[in-house]
Amino acid sequence: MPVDLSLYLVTDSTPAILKGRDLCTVVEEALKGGVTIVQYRDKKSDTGDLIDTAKRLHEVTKRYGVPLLINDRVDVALAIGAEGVHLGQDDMRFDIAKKLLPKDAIIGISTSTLDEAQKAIADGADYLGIGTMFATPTKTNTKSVIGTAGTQAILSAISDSSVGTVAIGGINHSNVQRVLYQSQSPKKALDGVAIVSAIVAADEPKASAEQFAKLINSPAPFA
Ligand code: TZP
Ligand code: MG
Repeated sequence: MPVDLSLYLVTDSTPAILKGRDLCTVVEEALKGGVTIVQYRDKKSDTGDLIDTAKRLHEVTKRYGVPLLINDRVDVALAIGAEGVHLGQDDMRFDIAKKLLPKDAIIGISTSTLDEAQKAIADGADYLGIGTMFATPTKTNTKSVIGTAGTQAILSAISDSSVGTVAIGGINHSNVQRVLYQSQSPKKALDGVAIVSAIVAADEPKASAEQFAKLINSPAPFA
């Protein structure tokens, strides 16, 4: 089943971003606004809380027919029957995750270099999270900021592959069309953008997602 990566929501439960709101409510608003895939990313909660929240999120995403992926934690994904996982370079090895998860599970891999992208493709990743696109306060321990030029270089070098691709890091309403336009190579473009704060921290997550969906689906005002 092809996955729609076009408006990829990554959650964040830190107070500065969630601002005391209920994560499931914020995610549901974002789904109403047109988010196509959700990743539950929570670096702080213990395993019990992760499973409880993931379960509640899954009830919501299922109602919208949108896949839920779990960041870092294959065990949590298995525990709640999530549609897949998103793994970084220091998380569980791809081949082990593949063995543990159901055959049709979605596995995405964070990549910031061509080597990492090529390895993830050779492993059989469903999609690559490419970044960091722009420096962002949401994640300050990022290895490298690669911008649209770095992303374009990766896309160009992997253009023979049908792997999915999403850019992440500092993407907002003002730069999303430029990100999509400037990152594309002649034979391969991004399939989507992954957003944290511009949706989760927005006063109106639904309106923010709607605005992203509109910008993504309208031709870039460049050329
Ligand atoms: N990986 C690279 S940047 C980032 C992650 C998880 C955070 C992106 O957050 P934002 O708020 O969309 O800049
Ligand atoms: Mg990780």
